[in-house]
Amino acid sequence: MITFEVKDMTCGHCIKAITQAVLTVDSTAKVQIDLSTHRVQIESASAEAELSHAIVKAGYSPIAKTTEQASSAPIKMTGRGCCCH
Ligand SMILES: [Cu+2]
Repeated sequence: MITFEVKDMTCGHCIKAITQAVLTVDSTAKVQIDLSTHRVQIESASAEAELSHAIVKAGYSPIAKTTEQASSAPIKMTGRGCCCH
């Protein structure tokens, strides 16, 4: 289980965009998103970095929660943003 916190995920469209991004990396992935806690849980054989990159490309800033001790600074994204920004 890979968990990301995506603070700039704020609406149903964000959920769809992130889910799509993950499925592009791994079409068999199971994606569970909790909008109230901004948590994205992914069940996938793909690498965390690969999934994170896909979410960044979709315009969001995922913070990996799988390995809490690792440096988990949000990836800065300039230019594109979520539909709500
Ligand atoms: Cu949105």
